[in-house]
Amino acid sequence: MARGTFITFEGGEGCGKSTQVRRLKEALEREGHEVVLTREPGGTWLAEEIRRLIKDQESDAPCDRSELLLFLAARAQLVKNVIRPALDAGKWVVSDRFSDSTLAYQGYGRGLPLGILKEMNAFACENLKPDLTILLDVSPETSQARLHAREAATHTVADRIEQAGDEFHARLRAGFAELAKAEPERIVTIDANGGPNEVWEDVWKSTRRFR
Ligand code: T5A
Repeated sequence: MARGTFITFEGGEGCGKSTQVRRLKEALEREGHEVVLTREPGGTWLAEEIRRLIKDQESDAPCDRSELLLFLAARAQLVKNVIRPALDAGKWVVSDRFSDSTLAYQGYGRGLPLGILKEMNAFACENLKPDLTILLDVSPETSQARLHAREAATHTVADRIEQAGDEFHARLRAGFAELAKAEPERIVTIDANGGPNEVWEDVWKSTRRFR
């Protein structure tokens, strides 16, 4: 059986990934594909527990290195238990974030060394790479406006990483752009400042070569 297709979505805070991930799953299923949706960190019992620990606002914040190791532990479990088996069964896997988030957030954002992060990423996911990565790029203004609107609508507050500050978010946006420049075949950058329908048109087009 042919291996399935692995698509990941990346971007900064409030770029609209989760919205587009859901649309992509529905559209692929309408075309008759079997699709497994995953998110990072999460997607297995262990990884969801790690997500809870990372997002916890009450207790001690993890230091940069433990934050990195927690994300990688979650990823290793997700790849082994969910992503690999689905791809081996010929299914599509669409993931809301994957290893590029570690390079952008922990590397460009927190300042941990990129070379080591790349090796650790490869180790954690047994060298698995996405076939296509859709990078949704938004301006800081769009990101802030969407996060504030969501907070007001859901009565929630920004989490620890969302609150990391303008400079952190500028570094991570520039980091994502660097990653896309280095791998233009795999990483497609989409201007995601427009409305959901406008962004969706570009997302759907970018998957054409795999359908
Ligand atoms: N992280 C993750 C690391 O630091 N390292 C890693 O290795 C990994 C894997 C995960 C956090 O962990 C970090 C990154 C993150 O900070 P999370 O809660 O999963 O935490 O956060 P995000 O991945 O950032 O996901 P969000 O759900 O917060 O944001 P999305 O997916 O970008 O956006 P979405 O679709 O939920 O939309 C946000 C809001 O905007 C609206 C939506 O309705 C929603 O209210 N919206 C739009 N509005 C206007 N126009 C559009 N085009 C819109 N699209 C969405």
